[in-house]
Amino acid sequence: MFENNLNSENCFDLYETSFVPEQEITTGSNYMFGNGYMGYRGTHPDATKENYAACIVTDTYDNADGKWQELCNVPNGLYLDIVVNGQKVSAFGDSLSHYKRRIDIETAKLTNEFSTDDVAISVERFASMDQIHILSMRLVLRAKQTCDVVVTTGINGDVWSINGEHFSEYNLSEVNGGLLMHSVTKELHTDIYVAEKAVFQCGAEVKENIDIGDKQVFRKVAAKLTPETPLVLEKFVAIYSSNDTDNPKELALDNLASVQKDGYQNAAEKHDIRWQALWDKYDIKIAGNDRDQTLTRFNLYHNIIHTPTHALLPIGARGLSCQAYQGAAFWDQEVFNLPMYLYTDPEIARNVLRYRYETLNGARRKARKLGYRGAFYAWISGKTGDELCPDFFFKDIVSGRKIRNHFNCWQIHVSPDVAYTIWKYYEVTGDKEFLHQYGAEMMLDISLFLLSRSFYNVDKDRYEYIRLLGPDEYHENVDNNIFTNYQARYTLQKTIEVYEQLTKENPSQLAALMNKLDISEETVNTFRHMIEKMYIQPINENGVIEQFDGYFGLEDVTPEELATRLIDKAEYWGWPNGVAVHTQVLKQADLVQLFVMHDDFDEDVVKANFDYYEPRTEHGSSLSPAMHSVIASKIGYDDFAYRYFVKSCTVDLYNTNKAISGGTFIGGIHTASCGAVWQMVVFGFAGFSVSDDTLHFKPALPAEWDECSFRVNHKANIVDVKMSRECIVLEGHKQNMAALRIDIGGHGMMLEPGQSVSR
Ligand code: IFM
Repeated sequence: MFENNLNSENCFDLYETSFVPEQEITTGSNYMFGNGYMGYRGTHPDATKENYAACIVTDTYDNADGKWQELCNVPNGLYLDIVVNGQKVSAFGDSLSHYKRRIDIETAKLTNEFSTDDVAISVERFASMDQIHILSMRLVLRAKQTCDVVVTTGINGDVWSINGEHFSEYNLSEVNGGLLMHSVTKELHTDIYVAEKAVFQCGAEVKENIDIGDKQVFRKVAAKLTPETPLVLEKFVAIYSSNDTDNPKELALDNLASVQKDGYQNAAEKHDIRWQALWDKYDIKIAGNDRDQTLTRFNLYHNIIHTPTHALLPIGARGLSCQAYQGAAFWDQEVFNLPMYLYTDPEIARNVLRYRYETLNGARRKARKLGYRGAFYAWISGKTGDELCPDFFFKDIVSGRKIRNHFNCWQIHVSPDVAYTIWKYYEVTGDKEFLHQYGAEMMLDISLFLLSRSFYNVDKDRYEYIRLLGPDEYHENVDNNIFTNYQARYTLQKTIEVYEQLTKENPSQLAALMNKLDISEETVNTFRHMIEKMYIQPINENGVIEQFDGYFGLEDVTPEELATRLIDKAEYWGWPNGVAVHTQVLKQADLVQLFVMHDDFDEDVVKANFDYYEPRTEHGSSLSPAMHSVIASKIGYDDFAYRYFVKSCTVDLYNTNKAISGGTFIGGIHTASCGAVWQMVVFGFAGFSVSDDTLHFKPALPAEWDECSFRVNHKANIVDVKMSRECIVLEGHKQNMAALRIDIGGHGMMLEPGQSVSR
């Protein structure tokens, strides 16, 4: 059914029946499980750091080698090693009689099965969605004939880390029959506790002993197994850090004792119930194409497991799949990960936007450092919101010299992207409490930054943004990138709306805010002036908008032609001397991105620009194909829309993106493209948008599908949507509080609670 060694039993799972060592990094990410608190890579049970085994935990940022902060890969509490008749039996073994690795996407459980002539082994692992600090594992080991078995399991502190060893000490102990490892991070001295408890059941006599090493604490269990006496190991691991609580050790031990008491079966059932509730909200069902159903769910699954919901923390560009991109948020978070939540489960979006509020001071520090007022959100934003992106991110791999990229100081669109999403959140929820308490402050301070960073061109009587980087990262140091200018103007417009709302509804709060941010009436008037005079690039006689000043004058070549000019495949194509810099080749959707976010361009303009920019786009970023799919759907380019849908959905599964660029490891799960699957189906194929409290649909179902259904939420009213090529049916939930205004392809109607409408 799939390429690349992938199969599915029920469109809610993925499995492989042979192991491809060359794909170890990617498959470890693809098969991973997690719960938003931690991500456990889907490597084999006996994987070590050489196999990129990792359990990445939120809020463990630390700088190990002076280079940059990243999340820690904590000691591996699920390590397992099996020896049968003196020989190691490994899931990596090349003489296995049976091998299967399967991630059950529906319940986020990973199963590894592997057999030899002597034994059949099955290992199930999951990160509880019910108790987010808990990892669980169940091993069933059956002997095919009598054999001596030694099972070693425990906590392995010798872990994979991209930028150096994070722990300065390891304290290992045995507590109440369980194992405990306390490690302390080097930079911020964060305490991390990993506690483990295992229970063995076996008809045969079992000998157990504990082995404490330097960075490892293991229990070894030996037994003589017969076919009648399988060995079953059930274990739990609790993980807490001192950033989670003041008493991580006590909580780890208590939490462990309570799940242990409840037992594995109950823990698994409670976890499954949580997942069922998540799928009720987020699932997209596709009839008529099993592959696309599985691809879609795979991407939704990853958007879910990498989203922290337990605290005010970012969604990482590589989520919890590894340490690449430092476990930190980019604009990806607002523009790619959040739309799915905004329209299905806005509380989650609120939580993530609260994270932006909590990190406002980091954004202010960044602005000050660069000489601006207001809030300039980081290109790479971790716990505090301070810029984590170093000045030198890539290197010129031909000369070996470091490249000064300006992602950290010129990519100013991140700030208006945050403001844009705050406003979208308000539009779909009507949550004024959030807007006034948090949104207003962020928007005013972002607008202040936009003012302070702008350049008023006296000769031309217009505001401009010069020396910047738009979404297309191959062109740095450009002036007036349309995406940036447009987003800036939108932000200023919405800031004025909030300001006027507060003037009427809560003048004292507004006064306090203006005072706190040191914004005067005059400054607000300047915001108004900027809205009026912001330079927005014109549409030329061919209907095309120039991406930035001077873009049309650059050499016009195709990405394919450009690829032939590379000296080394892993070269960075962008600034300062990459092959794309002096050409019109784009890294990723830029104007096309703008069209996804703003519905106010005529269809012919959107078409003309898609026609112009699409062939010039290299898709060097995994963010790009999905945006092309959405816009292609909207302009009736169905083949393009579908082709880009598949391309975006398989970025990780078919391993199509660069794992190393300019010498930097950027592998792992591309959470933005995972989140974007929702946009491709709902914004693209279903043509869904919301304006003035009206839910619009303009369906364009791919010819490859029979039916598609999903759920959207507008101001706490839930609508189930089902579309085929012939018709679309919308069903309002009985509990809805109001009738909803609907527009299907230009035909208006009302959807009453408990009723359905169709067309
Ligand atoms: O934010 C993106 C950027 O747009 C392209 N390079 C990778 C970043 C993280 O996904």
